Amino acid sequence: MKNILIIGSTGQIGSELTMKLRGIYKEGNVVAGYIPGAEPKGELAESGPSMIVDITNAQQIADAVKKYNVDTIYNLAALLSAVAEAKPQLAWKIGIGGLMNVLEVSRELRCAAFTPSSIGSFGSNSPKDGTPQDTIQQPKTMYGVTKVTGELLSNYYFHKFGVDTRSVRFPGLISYVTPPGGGTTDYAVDIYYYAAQGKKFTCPIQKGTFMDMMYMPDALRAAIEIMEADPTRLVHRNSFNIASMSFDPEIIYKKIKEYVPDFEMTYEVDPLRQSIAESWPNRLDDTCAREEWDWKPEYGLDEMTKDMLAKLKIKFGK
Ligand code: AKB
Repeated sequence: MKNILIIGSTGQIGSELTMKLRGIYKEGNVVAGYIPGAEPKGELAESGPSMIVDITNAQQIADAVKKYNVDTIYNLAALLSAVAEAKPQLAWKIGIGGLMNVLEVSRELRCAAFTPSSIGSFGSNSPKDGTPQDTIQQPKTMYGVTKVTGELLSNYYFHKFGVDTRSVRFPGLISYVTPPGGGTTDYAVDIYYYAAQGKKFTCPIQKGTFMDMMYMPDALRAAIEIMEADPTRLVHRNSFNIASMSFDPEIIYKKIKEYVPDFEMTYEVDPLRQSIAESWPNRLDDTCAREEWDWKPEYGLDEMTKDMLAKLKIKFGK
């Protein structure tokens, strides 16, 4: 990887991944692709090139690849699960129409392509605990449907055309930098924002609902390491289970209380998010990622909680 295009560079993952890649590949170009209305700002705008790249416009993707001699595309454009349920047609247009554009440009202009999948690619009839790498994937949400389709399509482009497609199934991602929007796992980000500001939190997910979660530094490392992995070791490609921690609302609440003793939480369950959460695994088995490209998480719940609260307290001047 030398010249990289990030599609969706101002989103939750993109804003941090772009900066991290710019720090690593200093000699190359890391191009921040964005859509009008979501322009890069501050450090993201100043530290490297940026260009309008709407994933639904194949020509704009091709123009960026040609202009910057791009060899790797990070496709981070997507609607998160709860929003995708409210706008299923748009979720398909971006998730699958957009992915087809990325794959076609990658085929024609010989790029590698990373397109994240998710724990949302599994459904109620997938094994819940220790969900294997290769198992039943029959999600009932549009988000899940686009994720499974994306995995299959990316594998197809690898086998049929030799496009170097790779990806991981992200758990809920937790970060203090750019807030997520419209995810089922977002409560686990919001809870820290409330705790750090001394506010009471109302949790939209029922106690006892376990989901895989990951601190953003581990997620960014996974996205980079899978694209750097030795291809001769990869038995799988799209997409690898990765995992670092699994908890329910009570566990994260109690962990935060260790550092913010007067923090309070009550429940007001959101039926849509709750039904999505219940259809997702409790905990993935990431053995294949560990064996095929040495994946290993660095942050557990305690390390993440300390770091999140410290960073957010600085952010909010507390
Ligand atoms: C969501 O909740 O939609 C995402 C995901 C787990 O894919 N964070």
